[in-house]
Amino acid sequence: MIRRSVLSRIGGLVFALAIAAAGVHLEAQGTGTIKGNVDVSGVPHDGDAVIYIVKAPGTFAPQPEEMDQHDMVFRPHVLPVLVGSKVTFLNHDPVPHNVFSPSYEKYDLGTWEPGHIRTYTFKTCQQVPCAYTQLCRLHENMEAFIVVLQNPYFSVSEPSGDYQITNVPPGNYTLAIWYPGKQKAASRSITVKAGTTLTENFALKP
Ligand SMILES: [Cu+2]
Repeated sequence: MIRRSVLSRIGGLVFALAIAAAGVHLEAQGTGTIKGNVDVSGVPHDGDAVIYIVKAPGTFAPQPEEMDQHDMVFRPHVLPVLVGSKVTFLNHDPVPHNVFSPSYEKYDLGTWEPGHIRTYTFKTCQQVPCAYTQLCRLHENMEAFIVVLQNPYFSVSEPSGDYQITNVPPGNYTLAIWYPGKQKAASRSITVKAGTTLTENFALKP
């Protein structure tokens, strides 16, 4: 009898969890998805394009982000962040690295040994996108980009060119694209509806 009661409670718990999961799912149904493909002319892959909503209503909490230096390259090559976010710069190589940026207010985080970190907070972006070039004084081939944006509705294209932005609140927006090379594409007006997926493809040309 006691065992049966415990089983019944476990059953109730599983049921409650199922309801909770369904609740989360219903919440996500109040939003829309933007997806598509980016084609960049003249390059071997279509990755590293940042597709983003220029401005969304409300304020958004900055998120901590990381940029690593490993195998003598910055990882990721392109890192979009929300304005106000603190980026931690890591070093997983057996040699020292440096980080500096000649963009906007400019900064130089110095040179540091493997296993140590430096941080920088991107507070000052007035007009998105603010693209900060990241360079290393010790290795002139190293280059990366931190792209400061107003809201979290952004995505970086995969090498295939595919991208997806999920959980976008319904509304009318400007969808734009930033790329580290000279190739560009015009921004466009979009309408996101709850429970639907919008397909927006971009062809980037010099
Ligand atoms: Cu370096």
